[in-house]
Amino acid sequence: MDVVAQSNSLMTFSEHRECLPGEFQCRNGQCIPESQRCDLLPNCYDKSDEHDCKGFCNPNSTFQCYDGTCIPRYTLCDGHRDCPGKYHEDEQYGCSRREDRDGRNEEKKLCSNRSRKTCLDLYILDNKRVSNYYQIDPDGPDGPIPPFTVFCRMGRTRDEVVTIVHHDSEQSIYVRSNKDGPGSYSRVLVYSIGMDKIKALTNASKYCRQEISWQCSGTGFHFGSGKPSSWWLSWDGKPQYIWGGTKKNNSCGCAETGCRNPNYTCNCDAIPRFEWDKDEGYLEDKETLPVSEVRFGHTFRTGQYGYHRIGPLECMGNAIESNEKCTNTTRYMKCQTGHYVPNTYKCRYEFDPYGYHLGCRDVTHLRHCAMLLPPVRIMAKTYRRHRGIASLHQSSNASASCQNNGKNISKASRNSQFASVQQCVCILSE
Ligand SMILES: [Ca+2]
Ligand SMILES: [Ca+2]
Repeated sequence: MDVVAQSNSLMTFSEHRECLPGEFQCRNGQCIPESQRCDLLPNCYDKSDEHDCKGFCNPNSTFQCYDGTCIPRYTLCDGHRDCPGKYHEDEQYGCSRREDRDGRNEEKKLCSNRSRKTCLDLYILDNKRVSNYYQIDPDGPDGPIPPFTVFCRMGRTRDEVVTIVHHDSEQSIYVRSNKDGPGSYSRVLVYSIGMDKIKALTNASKYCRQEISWQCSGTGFHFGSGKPSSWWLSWDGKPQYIWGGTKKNNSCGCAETGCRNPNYTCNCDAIPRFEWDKDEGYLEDKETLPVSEVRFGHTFRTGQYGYHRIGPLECMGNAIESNEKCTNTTRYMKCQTGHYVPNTYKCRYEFDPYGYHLGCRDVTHLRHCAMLLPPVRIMAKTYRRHRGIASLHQSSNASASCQNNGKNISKASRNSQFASVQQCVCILSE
């Protein structure tokens, strides 16, 4: 005979007897273990074991909030405020969950394996806050460039962290040539590291700059004249007709702010002999940086001379903002709340017996999912035959199929009639 038994229809079956010590008598007369009283899971068919529980929370499986509300014990310290009121006492003490400890350790380990491409990585991943010489590896462990040392200027915020490469010509250098003509003076800059390493750094950085200054008397640039007097050479030796403080070719910074003579694009182009002015500012095109050489012309005749000063190469930011988190890749994922849950919860839509989402309480684990996975396990109920009367018994290790005294049940499906407790309709075959 096939019997269709549904859990909520079973509440009409009940036992009436004296309850033993250690048992609780439901309103319908049924006896259940005292330990099932006020544990948030209905055990009496009439659910009376979960009535009038405020202030009498089951200490084994629940936690009592200040106002007497019972919440499942495992919702302590899960990053979600469950207790009503303003203290959120469920999130206040003893908050050191094993998964969070393990997750944090794993994150730390994965972070330590990641390459430090710039000083910013050292700031973010290693909490380096002291300006000093450090080793970086801008093209990563798989790139051809081995790690090398640079100076890191650590700031108060990540925006202020600067990777610095020095060269041998940063001081103010007097320029006088023993012959006339364009570019007759030359100075080649020697950097503390090779150009291949510097380019690996500029490639790995978001933004690089280098300050360049020409203090001049009677000699300028004349970039737009077709016959420039002075220029600088890019990292790969190409002449550049632009000076610091502007992004416009054939000009100096004063072209943006107002030059000494508005008919010229550089202050030095309009300076008579024996008078002083200067053009200075930052070069900001990381494709042409760093400056490999400077050339100055027309510093031969009386009253024509100058001083050049070229700052170190300064790089900021990371070219590729690393979206790669140090976690989410192995055993744990990190919830928005900062808590860790096993990776198996990712995109899995499943509730626990208390009706709470399994995984992150803030459902981070359900974000950015192409589709949601069904529950791994369906809360199954086992129907036991007990003295001829069916009694509902909650299976302790819920499985996807209902069982009846060893007999397999032909069909198991979920019934969401009660939001808080998952039900299982079993079609029993006898
Ligand atoms: Ca109960
Ligand atoms: Ca909580």
